[in-house]
Amino acid sequence: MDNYRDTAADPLPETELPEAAASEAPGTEASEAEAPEAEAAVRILPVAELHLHIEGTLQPELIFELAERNGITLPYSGLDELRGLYEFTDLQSFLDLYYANMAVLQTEQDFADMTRAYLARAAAAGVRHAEIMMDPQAHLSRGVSLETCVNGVASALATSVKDFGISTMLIAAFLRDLSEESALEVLDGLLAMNAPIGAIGLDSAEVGNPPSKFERLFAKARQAGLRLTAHAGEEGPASYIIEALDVLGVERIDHGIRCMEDPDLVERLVADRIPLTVCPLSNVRLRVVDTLADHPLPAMLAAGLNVSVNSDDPAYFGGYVDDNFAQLGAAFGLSEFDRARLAANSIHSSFASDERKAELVDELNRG
Ligand code: ES4
Ligand code: ZN
Repeated sequence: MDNYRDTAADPLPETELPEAAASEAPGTEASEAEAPEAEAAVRILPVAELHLHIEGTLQPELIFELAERNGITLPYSGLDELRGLYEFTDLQSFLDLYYANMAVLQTEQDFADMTRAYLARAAAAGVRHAEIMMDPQAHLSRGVSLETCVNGVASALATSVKDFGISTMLIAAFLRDLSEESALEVLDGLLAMNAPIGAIGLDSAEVGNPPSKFERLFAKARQAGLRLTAHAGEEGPASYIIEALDVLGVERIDHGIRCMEDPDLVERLVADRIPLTVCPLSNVRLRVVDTLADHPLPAMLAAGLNVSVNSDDPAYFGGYVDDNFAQLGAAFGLSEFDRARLAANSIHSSFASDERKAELVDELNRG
């Protein structure tokens, strides 16, 4: 399980491998994995978070706080009962709770508070650029307007560089278990209000909802100048990854881990440097893999795939980007070289400007 370090195919940008100098960022608790004895201070690397659902950052405490503020009675007696529900058997069992908890998001302020809480925690995790998905249809269906949800999140993002040192892009994600007509209508609404989005994505229940269902949506978004990404190959088969690339023309694949079942596809993804935004703790919690030790990330690195580490829905899956790195380190003993490669991949795979990417690569190399 160790030889993957030697076989990684693509060159790492001249990254000086950092001395483990910096101390743990403030507010970072030790990971839940058993701490290896004599855990040396591991440098928190500057990274881009590319796969993050803002609604999946609602921590249980904030759910209760917003419920109280909005006069909503939650169907849980308290934090312990809610936390007890975070045992998922598959993607759908998670989505059921994720959508239910959104009931507490009612006002622009709610969306802004949730987003600021994420940014503060992400900054401590080393995130310097964040591409943040939101699910407008999950709010519209509850009677919360596009203006409320988009403007609320966007208001927090508008000051994220000044307040948290994090540059951002907002991604409107579409629910693949709803119709393409619904998605097209919402995209029209976003374009009509000149929403500050830079990309679209595709999420929610994957199996039975192949990328090809959204061919017109992605064509329209491309025409509007938006960048394109889609979840594929999380629970769904490798063929969905091929469809997302060939039918939707996406630039990036969210998850994509099931590509490992198709060697020809792996070869293509390596050759074309297609970014895969991998979310290890998510895959464990949603039982896409049995344990972290079974995760294909080391094999993906060994194959030369352009993978990054992301948190997906950190409030539900046991951790933010730093926790994902820490637990990967505990499971696989990630080398400094691997960690720096993953950080560099995240920066290069982002939709940030070339100038911003150069700044972040500099910060990474500075050590
Ligand atoms: C999601 Cl982990 C995951 N997969 C698909 N859709 C999602 N929405 C929020 N988290
Ligand atoms: Zn996701």
